[in-house]
Amino acid sequence: MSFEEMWAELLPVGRDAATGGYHRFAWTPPELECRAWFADEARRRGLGLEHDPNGNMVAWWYPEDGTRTGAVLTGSHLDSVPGGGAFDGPLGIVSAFAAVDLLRERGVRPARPIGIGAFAEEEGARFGVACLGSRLLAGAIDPARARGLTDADGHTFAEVVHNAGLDPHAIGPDEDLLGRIACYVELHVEQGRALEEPVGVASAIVPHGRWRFDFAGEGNHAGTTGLPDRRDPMLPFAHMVIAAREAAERNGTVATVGKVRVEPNGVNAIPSAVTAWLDARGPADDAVRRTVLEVDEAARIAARPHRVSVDLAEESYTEIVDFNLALRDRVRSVLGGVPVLPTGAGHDAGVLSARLPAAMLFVRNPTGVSHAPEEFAEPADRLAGVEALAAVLDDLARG
Ligand code: HGY
Ligand code: MN
Ligand code: MN
Repeated sequence: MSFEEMWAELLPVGRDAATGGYHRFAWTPPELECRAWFADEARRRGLGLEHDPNGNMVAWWYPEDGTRTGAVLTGSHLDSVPGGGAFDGPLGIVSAFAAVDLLRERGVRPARPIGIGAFAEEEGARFGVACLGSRLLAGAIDPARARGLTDADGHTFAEVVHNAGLDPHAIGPDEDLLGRIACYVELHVEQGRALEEPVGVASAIVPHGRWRFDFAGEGNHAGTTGLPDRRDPMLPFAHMVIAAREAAERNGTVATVGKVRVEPNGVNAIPSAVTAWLDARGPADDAVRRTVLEVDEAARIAARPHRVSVDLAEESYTEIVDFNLALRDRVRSVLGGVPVLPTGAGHDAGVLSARLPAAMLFVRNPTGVSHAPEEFAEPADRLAGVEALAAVLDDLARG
């Protein structure tokens, strides 16, 4: 099964025919179909399929002598953001299977296990915490908090993983699996315009986080309620959106309000409550923290005259990730000195780098667009990514 044949198999799964965007939320039918595809590809190659307690999967190519430790793990994620692109996540997984095929065709016999990982809920699109699967694996989130996370329909993570056949009380760090992995190298589509060559290597992931703003007012009739009698949470919310842009400009960061929930969300009803999420990222922790503080302050000032309350909760935060220098330089030397660049996007590699040496390969995206249907990588660059990943795996999996 060639790269393009695998790609063609996955392409239609969870794709919105009208927009071309993907809706592959963790443990929903399209993502379950992607998981089944992953297991089929592993079986097709005689790879050992491992499930950790958190819904993460690893397809293993073991050495002939049965070695199980010192593994080189690659892979990425299968889930998407709402209306996401085809490449964010799946490119790393399809490229990994294609790289294993290439090494086998060349008669390579790895001295170390090579694993292809598929991490659960990397986008946090269903339960709100990004990289939830790798955070649980790495011990970077309290399993009790994870169990209680809920999706838009009120289903808890515990219920959903239970229905998927997992034990919700077994979620959490898998020290045995982590102990068998020597390093992790994730291939990912580049999500900006910085890469002008087919393949690059990541230097860092900038600090980034997600915050939830809850505005509580008083629901009422849109037609019979005079302006002085209103406690409309939509107004301080509107200020918060503008304040986010202005704070980002002041602090040299980026801030996005991309998701909002209005209760009861009726055309002729003054909302009783508005919940909005802020995504803020930037080159330094203090700039990101200042951005959030300034948005919070602006929201509270705007809420006061409308007798609306404002609650702020940090849902996830990731400090700067500087990838392991030795591994980065080794990967770069294998690839012959490709560009090194930071990213503003979070990744499982960033989470795992707290527990083991991790590196990332980026594949050029000529559109520079991501988390949208226009996300793209040219066929020639996809294959350049496979060649690069194969060379890196071959190098790292030697004795
Ligand atoms: O949101 C991110 O940075 C990543 O795509 N999960
Ligand atoms: Mn993403
Ligand atoms: Mn991704």
